[in-house]
Amino acid sequence: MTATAHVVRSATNEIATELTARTLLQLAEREIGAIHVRGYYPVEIAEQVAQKAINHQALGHYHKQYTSSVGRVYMPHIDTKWDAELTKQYHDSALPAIEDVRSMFHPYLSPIDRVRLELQELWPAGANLLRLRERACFVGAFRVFQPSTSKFYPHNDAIDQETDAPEIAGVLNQLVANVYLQVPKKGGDLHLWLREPTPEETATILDVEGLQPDSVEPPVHVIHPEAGDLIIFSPRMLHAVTSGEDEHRVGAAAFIATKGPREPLVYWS
Ligand SMILES: O=C(O)CCC(=O)C(=O)O
Ligand SMILES: [Fe+2]
Repeated sequence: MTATAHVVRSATNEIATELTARTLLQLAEREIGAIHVRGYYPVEIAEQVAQKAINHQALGHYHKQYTSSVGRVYMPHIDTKWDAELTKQYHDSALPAIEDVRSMFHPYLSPIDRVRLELQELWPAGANLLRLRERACFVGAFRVFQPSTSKFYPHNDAIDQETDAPEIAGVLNQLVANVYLQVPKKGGDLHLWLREPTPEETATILDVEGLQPDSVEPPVHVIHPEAGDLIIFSPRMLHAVTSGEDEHRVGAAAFIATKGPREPLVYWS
């Protein structure tokens, strides 16, 4: 495989197995490919909340052609579509949505709240909820993949393609934390390419939010997460989720932006 000059690659393919200050800094610098902590969250609680997510009244779906097969609970920032009214709706519902997600795990700590606390404790300058134009963002969206039909085509995610709010100036990298609540036995794999898309691929992704799998080389990593696992990677690089066979795949997700070790991390969904 030949890497062209503009394709920014992860330096090594290594997957760290612990979430520490060091592995977070290495991931932010692309010195490692991902952090995969097995058994991060108790499976019994995870599976109960997965059912609540599947049946949630706020379950909707992503709006772009290649992502509309995937459900999500509460509006993610990508669905604000540069529209003032949708952006207002997103921020108006952000804090009530965070509270509702938290209440779904009651009396236990939610996995995204645990991730938030650990980022705050581990990152040299701490971590905060992202505010855009001084308004709090939502964090902790559930992604709900239906058996057989839902998948994410190879794509990337970058907050600067969704907003020009002053708070995102200086973002150097974006990470995403997924805690898996329920995973089908077969399929539902996470594919990581550890490279950014080319400009042509970026144009396609912005249009339909995904590439045809046969138009890209095989991924560097194929990971089958287990319920309860935490995986953090850089979604600015190409990634995909394959369809699962037997049951719903449910994950809780938070994007994380880094502005270097001297600035706090910020997170949102
Ligand atoms: O559900 C996953 O494994 C990853 C989904 C994804 O595309 C993301 O978190 O950006
Ligand atoms: Fe993604």
